[in-house]
Amino acid sequence: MKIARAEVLVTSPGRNFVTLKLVTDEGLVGYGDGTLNGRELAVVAYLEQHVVPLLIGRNANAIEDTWQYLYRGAYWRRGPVTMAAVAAVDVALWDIKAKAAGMPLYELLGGESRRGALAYGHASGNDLPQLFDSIREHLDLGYRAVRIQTGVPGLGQVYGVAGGEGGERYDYEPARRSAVALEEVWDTRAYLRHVPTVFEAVRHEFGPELPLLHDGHHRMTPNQAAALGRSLEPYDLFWLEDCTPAENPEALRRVRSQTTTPLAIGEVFNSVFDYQTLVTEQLIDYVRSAVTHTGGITALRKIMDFAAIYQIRSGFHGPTDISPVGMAAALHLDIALHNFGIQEYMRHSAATLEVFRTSYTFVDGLLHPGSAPGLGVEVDEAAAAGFPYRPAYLPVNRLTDGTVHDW
Ligand code: EZ4
Ligand code: CO
Repeated sequence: MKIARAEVLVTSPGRNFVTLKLVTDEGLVGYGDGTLNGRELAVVAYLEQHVVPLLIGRNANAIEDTWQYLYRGAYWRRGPVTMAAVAAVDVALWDIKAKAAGMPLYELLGGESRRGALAYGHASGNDLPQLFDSIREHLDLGYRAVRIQTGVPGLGQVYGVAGGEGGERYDYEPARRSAVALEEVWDTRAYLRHVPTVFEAVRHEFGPELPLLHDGHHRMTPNQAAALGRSLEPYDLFWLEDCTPAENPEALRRVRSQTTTPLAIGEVFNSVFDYQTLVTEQLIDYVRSAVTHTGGITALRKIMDFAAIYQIRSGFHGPTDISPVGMAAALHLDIALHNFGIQEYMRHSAATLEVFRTSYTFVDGLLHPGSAPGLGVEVDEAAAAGFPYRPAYLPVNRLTDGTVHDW
């Protein structure tokens, strides 16, 4: 079976998505997600200009060989644009292989290791009453684990907290529509003073059982992260995510030696090499990578098998800026992996789900990819065409003195 056609679909039902569609000479169709929030068109160019011409006529069954061909053959390895493009091809080929086998993809990855994947949602609020309402909404939806983000006294709108401006409400991780990125003001000391009081209040209100997570968005120094990890120990977090900037794995040594709060990192990683120090020195507890940003199922499976030797589990990135195709790919891996930990699940908008028809389910806090052959996602191209690309960017953080900051 050969790859006969390849097409890059760009659509923006609420937010921008890049989808690769592969069609074989036997008429099988596979989809892969190549969405890179705020840099979508770079992946489109990489695919259209440099990858699609290499794919036509290739053996559609040879997934590992195609992965190595695109990764090693390019000479320029790794990087988010390259690896999102490789991921799109890889996932589309797995979709095709599973459809050819007439099985849901997880069967080809070893079959079900569990009944469903424990999901966590994003509760947030500018103050405690808003946050408590948001937690209750998530519990009512069936979530059994929640991420907690709040506003910080003295600061305005902060990233990770649902909010609104000029009457227009936006979601937790906004990527707001505009030609240039909007800016937010950040103050790490104010944040560090505030966060432990929030977790104390949440534990007091909701009790000791509910798994609670928190995302630090790479904003702390190793010392600040160590101090936060320690101060959160009484509240028994499921994890503290992205406490320090992810480029420097050695920073986690300092944090790790000072606190037992579990650590998760990796949503901006794109290769197993990013995890080498973190895994072999057991500096983290959870791998935050996404199938879409790490070179696909082929690559993330290898990262997780490597991590398993060190008792490290998965906690894959699942924001709404990864398309339902990327979400489904993660779910097939979640169900099959032995060292699954938790899956982030923010729920796509109605407009997104009109374009991407999914067969995954969310019941009693557990996600399941469903039993349709392949990934179980179909793309309605007519609906997709009704939502043309519009630029949208994540906010940029500045400190109170105007310096551009990590986030
Ligand atoms: O900032 O997906 O844990 N989740 C997150 C997300 C990311 C966005 C970036 O595109 O941190 O909200
Ligand atoms: Co995050």
